Amino acid sequence: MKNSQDKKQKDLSINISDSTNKFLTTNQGIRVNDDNNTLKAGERGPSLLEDFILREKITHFDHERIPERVVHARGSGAHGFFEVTNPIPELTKAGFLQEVGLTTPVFTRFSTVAGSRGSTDLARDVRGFSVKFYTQEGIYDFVGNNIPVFFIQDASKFPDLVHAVKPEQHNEIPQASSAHDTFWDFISLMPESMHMIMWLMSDRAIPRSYRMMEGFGVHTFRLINEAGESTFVKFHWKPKLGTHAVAWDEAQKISGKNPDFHREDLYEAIEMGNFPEWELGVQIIPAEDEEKYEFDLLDPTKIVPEELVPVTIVGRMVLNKNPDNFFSETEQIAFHPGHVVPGIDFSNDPLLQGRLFSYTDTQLTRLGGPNFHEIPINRSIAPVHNNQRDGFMRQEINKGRVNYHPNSLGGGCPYQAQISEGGFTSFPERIEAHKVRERSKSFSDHFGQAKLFFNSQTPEEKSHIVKALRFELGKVDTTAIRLRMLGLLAQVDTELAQKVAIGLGATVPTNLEFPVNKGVSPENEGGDQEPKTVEQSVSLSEALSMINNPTNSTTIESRRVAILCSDGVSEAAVMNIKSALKKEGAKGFVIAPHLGSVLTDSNGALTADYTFLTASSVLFDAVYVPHGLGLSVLTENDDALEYLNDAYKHCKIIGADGEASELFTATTFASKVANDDGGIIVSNEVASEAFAQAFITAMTKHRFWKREPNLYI
Ligand code: HDD
Repeated sequence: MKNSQDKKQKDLSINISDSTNKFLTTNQGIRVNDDNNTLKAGERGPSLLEDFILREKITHFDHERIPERVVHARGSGAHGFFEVTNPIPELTKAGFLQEVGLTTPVFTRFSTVAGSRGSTDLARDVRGFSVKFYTQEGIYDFVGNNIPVFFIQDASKFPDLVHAVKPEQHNEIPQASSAHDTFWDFISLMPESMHMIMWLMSDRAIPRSYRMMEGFGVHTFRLINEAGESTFVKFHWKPKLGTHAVAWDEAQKISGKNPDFHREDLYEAIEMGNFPEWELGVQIIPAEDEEKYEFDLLDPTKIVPEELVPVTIVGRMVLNKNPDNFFSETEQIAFHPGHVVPGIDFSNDPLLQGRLFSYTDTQLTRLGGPNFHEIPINRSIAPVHNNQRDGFMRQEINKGRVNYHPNSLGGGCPYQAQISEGGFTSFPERIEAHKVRERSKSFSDHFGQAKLFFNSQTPEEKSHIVKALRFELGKVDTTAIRLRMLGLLAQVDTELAQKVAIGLGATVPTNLEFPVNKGVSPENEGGDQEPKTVEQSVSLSEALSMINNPTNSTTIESRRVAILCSDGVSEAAVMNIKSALKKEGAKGFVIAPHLGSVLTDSNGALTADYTFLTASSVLFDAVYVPHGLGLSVLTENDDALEYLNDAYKHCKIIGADGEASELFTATTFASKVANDDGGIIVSNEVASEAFAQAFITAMTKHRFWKREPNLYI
């Protein structure tokens, strides 16, 4: 197979419009002579209905909005390519996974789930991770999340989950937040959500960047090889930049300072040539191992621990081009887990099975009809021929008389493909069963893997989970809901429940009932469907911790450093750190009292990138105070001082050289500088290489969480 990396861009190019040096026209191509005044009966008279230019312009504007996605409304995307590094033809016949070096164009969209289109990027939420592969055999959509499990086991609960987490129906409050009564009411009655809740309350739900998140297919899928044999598979995306988070207080402040933080981060990284990259990995589970584990492979609230089945890397994805138009591309792209190519198939996971219905259905409302596959961003680069016809906004002009199959008048065309010609066939799994509305008993362990996740966290990460739960449940008004949640948390870890209870001023209840499970399976009331904890064969998995994650990267590529400057600042010091950062692919920004020039100690001038007011510490990874920054700048300017105080609070790297470290006396952490565990770098020497190196080494650690009061030591 040939590389098709550029094929999608060529395909899109026929729809790209560039107005440079062109006349302004109506949609009918009539050149417009005056775009500023309506046609009137006299210059002070009423407008005339005849004004087709005005009517067309206003009518189009009136219809510019389409319904936002019912979930995952807020998102950002980019073009790129997927390249095979380790082909797996023995496992799958999917063409795009066959040869080393084979590339396939992709468009990837990241999203939050609960918020509206205009909501903040930094909400505590799951992040969507969707990749459209424009393969030569048709579209393959990977529609996953940055968390490998889900809240619920059955698709029929999805509308309930989403109603509960979205703003409450009576007052449409709160926006993009799960910290409210209806969400926790639902969760407290759904013990199956406890594993997911552990992830959602962890720092995974507040990523530093879309570029620093893992992606997971969540469900078990099937791979099918040329011989028709099937293996089970779990998909993983591993980010080259490592998996990193911000602090919760920081996330909330970013939401105010720059709600587009993740969108801008992705856009700018690509514009600057720092192309984000992920490796695609697979966990392969042979068909005969389907029932080997203490969890059910079909249960989407379970992972397959990497200690049981390692992740094998098969390829890499690079995002290297921003969309030309957000609406046309990022907004109109339509993903569907049911878009698969020969070689990939579904499992019977009841959540996946429901999804297979939902995604086309939702596009009918969102994109207005059944021809959404013709929108340029959704168009396959593999030829499309069938007998589907008509519908709103049909683009294709189908020739000939024949629009049915079988036919003789059209010579039988388009004809069906044999399997050997790439025709898709479903895996012929043998099923012999009664038609029942039941949950499998193998799905009843709701706490075993929640425990595994919690126990795999470092003390700092556990502490963050406790604080997140204190925050979320602290925003719940109904006492009974808080108590039910404490009861459920106690099933995961008693100490966790007790520590959360302290924050709520409550006591952990002991008499826990699980009403919803009785409702779900009436025949099993009180019986073997009761939620339980199953002993896990793996008791600790480092892959579940962000801090201990064995694949974590120490690069500081594309990280941002705030350099606090004022007139008289040492030019040598600023240039020293800037060039050291540049060598590592990171960037230093001059932050000053005003825009324009900052005069340096050597009579030079630095151009301010931002002022103390227009940016903020929370928008950077580290703060550097060069020699020559006047103390008065900090004492007289709260915004400037906040850079240091917030950087300390959010466990970031702080550096100062020459006399600059004296400025710490003005900060809230003055008394703690001497005891810091490596995140505060000071040097008496100005502009020293050793200082710059130490600063960069500290940045590779991302954050110094040990600075925070820790509830687990
Ligand atoms: Fe979903 C969008 C991921 C369960 C119904 N989902 C959507 C998107 C992602 C996911 C990433 C955004 C796609 C984009 O960028 O356009 N959804 C998941 C994952 C799930 C999941 C990982 C569980 C493992 N979803 C799920 C269920 C249902 C849906 C159980 C319904 C039964 N999801 C939808 C939807 C959306 C959607 C309503 C809204 C917009 C869209 O599809 O195109 O159909």
